This record gives sequence, structure tokens and C-alpha cells, in this order.
Amino acid sequence: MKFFEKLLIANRGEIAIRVMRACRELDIDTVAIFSDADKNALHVRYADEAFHVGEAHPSKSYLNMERIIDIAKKCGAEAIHPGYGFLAENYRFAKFCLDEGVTFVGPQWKTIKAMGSKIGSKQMMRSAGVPVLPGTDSGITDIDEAKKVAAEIGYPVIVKASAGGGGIGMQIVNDEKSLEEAVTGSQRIAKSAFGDATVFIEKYLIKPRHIEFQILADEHGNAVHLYDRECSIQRRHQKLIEEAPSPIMTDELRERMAESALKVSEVSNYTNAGSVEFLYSQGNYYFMEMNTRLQVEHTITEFITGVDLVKQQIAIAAGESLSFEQKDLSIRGHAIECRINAEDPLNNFAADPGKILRYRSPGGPGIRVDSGIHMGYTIPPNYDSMIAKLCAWDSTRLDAIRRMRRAITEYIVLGIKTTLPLHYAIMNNQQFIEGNTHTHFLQEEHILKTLERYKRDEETRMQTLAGSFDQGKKVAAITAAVNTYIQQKKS
Ligand code: MV4
Repeated sequence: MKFFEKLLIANRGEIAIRVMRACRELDIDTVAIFSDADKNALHVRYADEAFHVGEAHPSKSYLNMERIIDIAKKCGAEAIHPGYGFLAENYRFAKFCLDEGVTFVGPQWKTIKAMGSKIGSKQMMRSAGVPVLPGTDSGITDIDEAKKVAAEIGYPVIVKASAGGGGIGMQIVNDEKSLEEAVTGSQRIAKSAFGDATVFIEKYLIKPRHIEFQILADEHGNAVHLYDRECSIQRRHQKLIEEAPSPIMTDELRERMAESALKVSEVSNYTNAGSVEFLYSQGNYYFMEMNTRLQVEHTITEFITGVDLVKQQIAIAAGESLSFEQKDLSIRGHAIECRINAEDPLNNFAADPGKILRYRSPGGPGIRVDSGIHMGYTIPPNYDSMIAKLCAWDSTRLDAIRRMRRAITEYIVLGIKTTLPLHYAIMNNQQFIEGNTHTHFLQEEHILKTLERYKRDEETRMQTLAGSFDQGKKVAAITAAVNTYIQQKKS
């Protein structure tokens, strides 16, 4: 079945290619857009057609709604997939698509708008009976009222921007005397970052887990969840490792959380793919927010469920009914994703864009790599530092960890610093192996201490591997990779 003839992908990098791959399998023609910084990018070459959209700065290119719609109409694309980031959660863009007669692959603009307000969505979920953290019911306008609420729920509390996400404007407050300054500070940051100074407070949980549920809902009232993901390992509010399912999940907890997640989908009139984020602490979970887009970590859910989420998104956007029900779904095995970023984990994750001198990605059983890079490619400094996603699947969590270690040692990236050694250190960390992760995992000292050593090992290994690319040497890079791995284990 052909859902669309032609689809425009309003994004770049690995996610643009991910969406195009689904299109190719569905026999849908693909249209790429690219900025000045992306003329040589892989997503441009992968697409059937590609159009220049503007200057390198996102506001001039990947965020330029008028220009993108204009390209879609000129080339006859019937639908636009926004990927993640950029315009994916911009309700104005979703509305603009609707008004211009182009199908937006995502939820309705009103749903995106409603979920964009953290305080509004929290209120909506509280009335629907979904657990939420205690706090102010609306934006703070009166500091004495805020003090009263904070005293009732008890310190520490956290001040959050309603239009926020990504931790911007967030402040932890330990006592009443610090509250006023935190609130006014947050309001100022929220105003300048989002143009909306609305902030609220809620009970602060110490070292919670971040657990989210994947949802798919069609336009005919059918909705399913595709289980949970554990996303606790993050740095500066960017996830670094995700796994599916969550290592702490029990059947009983999953049943309750899934019911809440489907409730969230129902009361928000949700359609298409989305995920419901919860904070979990000491046996309790609380709705935090809904992400109204396909997420970076959708791949691990695809591994454990066998469902192609992008194809489902496209089918739903074309008005199709879901072709399966909840009872048709089950979890098979365990999947882990490591985000490979062009950055230095030992230098506060400073971005390290540049030319990739040598590159070979791992493969073999249960491995999936999604990337937008290749050997000789120069990573532009203008965009997100994530260059690839490495996913490993196996029948159990421990087997998946072992497979991930194997894949990391096969992965060759020369010329730039990456998060690969950090991932190797984490895959060998006892707390991680036992599933004891939380949102402040990376701040724990034992990870940083071991990292220095892994990084030295990694550099030596990479240098050895680099030789396998040199002219005249017959040995394949992959063999060299395995050899150095064996040597490393022996020593
Ligand atoms: C929280 C929290 C604890 N309690 N909310 C929200 C956005 C996400 N990026 C981080 N968020 C958090 N919300 C309550 N009620 C802990 C986090 C959190 C965090 C907070 C401060 C510093 C670092 C953090 C890392 C991960 C999660």
C-alpha cells in the first residue's frame, strides 16, 4: 500500500536518513532539505530530491517554516516528517502545514500546543487521575503563595519553566529564604529563552529514574503502548544511554504505568507517535511531560517490539487504522542505545566537531547503527553533536550489555573525540550492570575515575586500528578491531 507519493523530511543527520529508509521501503519518494553547512551531508545524497533551504543557522534553514512549506508545495510533497528537534514540537508549524494542505506527520497542532505547557498538561493529567508531583497548580504570580505551597509540600522543591524542557530555567530550592530569588531568576531565564515567564514549583525528587512509555494512536480512536524505556543516564539534560525495557520494571508496575500512559494519550486526544515521560522514585511514579514527536531512542523500542515506528507514523498520518492491537504486542529481549556524540567526555562534554579521518561502524548479530556520517565527512559545528546511535539487542539485559561492549570495540572513529570510551566505561560499571541507574548517575565519581583509563586504552586501540586503513595493508579493519580487543583482554 502506498500511503503517499512523496514526502519531505524537514530535518538532517541520522533521523532524516532513518525516515527516508522507511519511505524507501514504503515506495514513497523522498525530498531532503539542506542548509549551507549540509551541502555534502549524507541525507542529501540519500534522498530522491534535495533542495537548498538557507544559511547554516537553524533559524535560516531547518526552522524556516515558510521556505520549507514552499519547497514542499513546489515539488509536490504531500506530507512533511519533522523528525525530532527543529520544528517537530512547534504547533505553529503543524498548523501551518494543515492550513497549506500538507500533511504533518505528527499529532494535531492543538495537542502539540496543549502539551507544550508543562503546567497545563500537568493539570490536565491530575484531573484525569494520573499521578503528578505535588506543587503549584498554575504559574507563580505571588511569592507568598509560592512559599505557602512549598512549605506544604516540604523542601527541597524545584522551580521549572512551563514552556521549558531541557532543564532551562530549572532551579532546585532547599529552603524558604532561597525561593524568591530562584523564582525571579527562573522567570527571567524562561522569558528570554521561551518568551514566556511562567514558572511553577513542585516537590523535588532526589536521584529519580526517568522512565517513559511509547505510544501509538491512530485517528480512529485506537491507541496502544509499546512498553517502557529507561532513560536515566543523561548529561546536562541530554540523554546518553537508553534501554528498553526499564531494568526495574515489574509486570505490576508496568501495568499501572501503561494504563496511565494510555490515559494521557486519551485525554490529550493524541494521534501518531508520542512518549509519556514519568519520574520514578521509591515505588512511585509521576507524570512529567509528553513528548509529541518521534524520539531519538525510538530504535530500542523497535528492537524489542519488532514494530517500525516511522512506518506506523506515516500510515497513521495517511489516515490508516492501526493494524494491530495491544494483545498482539509483547516484549522480546532487551535493547540498549548509546548516543555517539562528537564531544570530549573528559572535558565537560565540550563539542569536538571536525573531519572524520577514519570510520567503520560495527555490525553483526543484534547490532544497529543509525548515523549521518561517513569517512572523510566534516561534522559542521552548527548543529547537535550527536553523530550516531549505536543499539544492541539480545535476549537478556546482560547479553545486550556484552554485545554492546563488543560493538563498541569494533567501532572506529578517528579524527574527533567521541563518547565511545565513556560508553565502554559505563558498560563495564558494576552499578550499571546491576541496573542501578538514576538521573545523577554520571555525576558519581567512580565513572569519571575509570574513564581516564578506558580513554587511554581506546586511543591506543584506535591508533592500532588506524593502520588497518593504510594503503598496502590487506588486513581488514574489522579483523584488526577484534585482534586489539583480544590483545587488550589478554594484557
Ligand atoms: C525533576 C527532578 C526531580 N524532581 N523534577 C526535568 C527536566 C529534565 N531534563 C530534568 N528534570 C528533572 N526534573 C522533580 N520534581 C530531576 C530532574 C533532573 C535533574 C534536575 C536537576 C539537575 C540535574 C537533573 C538531571 C536529570 C533530571
